[in-house]
Amino acid sequence: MQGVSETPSVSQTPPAPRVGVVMGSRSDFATMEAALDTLAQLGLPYEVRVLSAHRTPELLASYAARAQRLNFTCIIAGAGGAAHLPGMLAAFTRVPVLGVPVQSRALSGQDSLLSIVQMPGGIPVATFAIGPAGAKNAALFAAAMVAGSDDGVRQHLDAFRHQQTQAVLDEPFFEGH
Ligand code: RP5
Repeated sequence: MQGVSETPSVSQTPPAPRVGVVMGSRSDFATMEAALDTLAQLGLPYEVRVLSAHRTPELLASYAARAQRLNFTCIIAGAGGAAHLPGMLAAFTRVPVLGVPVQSRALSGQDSLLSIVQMPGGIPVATFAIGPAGAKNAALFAAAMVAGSDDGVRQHLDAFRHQQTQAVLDEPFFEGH
């Protein structure tokens, strides 16, 4: 139509995921949300799945193969209790697995931590802190893995660090008496 600028119909395909975020149960979401928020902040596209080593073992195996086929940078895997999800994923793929121990009700996540960190030599899983801090750091670690070859992610990561440094520097001093 003349005189009316039409909005171009450009189909916006979302960027392909580069990080897989998986968790053993929906109940892990409150913990793993910290990873999702951080990945979004750092401009690192991700996908999210609930997968269980004991409830959906076949799906776990096919997901691990898919992550390798799609050349994911890493898989961030959170699980609680007898947390074999990260180790089993690592067994099925050479994509680096970053394990996040979810705080369990029974043992406050000590069980999750030891299950994930104590991999026998041969199949590594990088293990982070228990709970949301671990999920957040796993996302930051994923960003650091690609920052050397991705200027956009590097800038986001540098900005994140600068902001948290500045937040401390901006704290007022409280003088004692
Ligand atoms: C693990 O068992 C999950 O990762 C979760 O942390 C824990 C409890 O799962 P739900 O009973 O809440 O589904 O497999």
